[in-house]
Amino acid sequence: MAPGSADFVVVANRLPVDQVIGPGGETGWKRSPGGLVTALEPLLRQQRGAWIGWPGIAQDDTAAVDEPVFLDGIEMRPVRLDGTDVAQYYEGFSNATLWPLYHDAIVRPEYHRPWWDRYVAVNRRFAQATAATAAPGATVWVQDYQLQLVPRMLRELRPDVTIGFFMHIPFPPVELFMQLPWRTELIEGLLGADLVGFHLPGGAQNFMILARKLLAAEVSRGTVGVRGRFGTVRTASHTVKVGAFPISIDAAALDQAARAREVRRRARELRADLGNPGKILLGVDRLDYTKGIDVRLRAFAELLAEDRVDPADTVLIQLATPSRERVDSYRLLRNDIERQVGRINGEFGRVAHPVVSYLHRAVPQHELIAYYAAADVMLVTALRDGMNLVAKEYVACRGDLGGALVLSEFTGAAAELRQAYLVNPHDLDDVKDAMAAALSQSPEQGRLRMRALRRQVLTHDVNRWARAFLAALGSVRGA
Ligand code: GDG
Repeated sequence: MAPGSADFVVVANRLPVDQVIGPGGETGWKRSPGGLVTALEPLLRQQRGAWIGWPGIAQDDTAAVDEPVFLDGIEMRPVRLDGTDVAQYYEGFSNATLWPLYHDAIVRPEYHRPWWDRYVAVNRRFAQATAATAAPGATVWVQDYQLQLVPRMLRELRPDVTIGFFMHIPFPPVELFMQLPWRTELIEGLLGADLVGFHLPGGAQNFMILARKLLAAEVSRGTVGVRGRFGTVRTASHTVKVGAFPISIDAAALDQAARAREVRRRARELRADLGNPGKILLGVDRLDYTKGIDVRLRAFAELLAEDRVDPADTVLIQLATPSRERVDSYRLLRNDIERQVGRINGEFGRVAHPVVSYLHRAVPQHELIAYYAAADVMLVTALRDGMNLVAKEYVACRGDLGGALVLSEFTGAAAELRQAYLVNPHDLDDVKDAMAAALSQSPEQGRLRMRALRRQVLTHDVNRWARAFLAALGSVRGA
């Protein structure tokens, strides 16, 4: 296959831009900012970079190749998906098989052969687009669970390129992973990379155990550490480096943004709109069953019922971003959460003063920052989460050293944010006690905790994450 001209290629399910079709059929592009783009944009611009991904709309003719679009000096190469691809590769295999399986099977993973076939076909399309974009000897960085077969497919097409893979979600223990009918193929797919990265050492260990068990691969002994302690898996063709790289956020930018006068004004306004309650609790999540939104609502309802929280002086704001709305389990979840919110407000709210203020929509980022600034207690009660960036964003926005973070032990973030009020989300009494403690902490206690949390978040930002991964990837070349 003829190589392309990009020296650094990022491959992700989604492009960092959305394709929008105008009323006259004309194509336009809308930026969809995220942490990953922010971190990688400078690198992509410096080194003739390209980003390969789905532009977010279903299109019929998947054989057609779109002209690459150049946005701010970065080549955007769309991979087309049709309606069946979206239903089977994306909503099906990625989000109703892999997502629940990798998150402790909170919801029962579904195994359907046509979904798998489509996952293979779409991964091949991504690998081919990458092979046609990467310059000789380029560095390619593949992202996340939707594209686990791409490393191997790409290595077969282009043995000259260096391939990194990063998994943004947890990597499950052997006992769970072994359910997958296509378990061997997925491990082989990942082992096409030169470096495979996870948020936590535990994920890296799970992966290495599976490589040994399923492929009889020779695997290094000892533990994988966060600071430069890598594991290795030897395959017939090459040695794969395995490591832990906890992702983060653009902490300095958020810190700065949260200090703006306009944000502080908006935070005061939000509080006033809620009737100036003494305490505001906040949850910010995609509406996903992994996030434990139901857990915090149940804990809140019990605290209200037991008179440990005053409904006249407390409001819980839940921002729930719509997500995967065509997947059945997500539809059911939405009904459950909304029923719970209705019941709590029916029981404890007053007319025009709900105790739970719930939005099912995305808010603009400057508005989100104002919510973080206004919240006395941030609730992150995920049942399982690869990292959870919301926890880190909240901390970055609290330069005033106010606020408290209640954080599930089952998030990747808990490994770093040790001074949060850590909770086991399966233990409702534990969650309630942590919420009550966070609500009643003294300002001095709060400052001590927040200062320690901020030290960690501000010194471990997303740039550091990207540099660490790419440095490790650079060092395998020619090794
Ligand atoms: C996956 C893994 C891992 C949310 N609502 C709004 C909004 N958001 C933004 C948050 C945050 C992002 O979405 C969510 O990131 P999380 O990390 O919390 O969760 P996932 O989407 O599940 O991400 C996760 C991550 O990948 C990175 O590797 O940490 O474990 O599951 O940035 O701020 N942003 C705006 N309006 C909203 O209403 N503007």
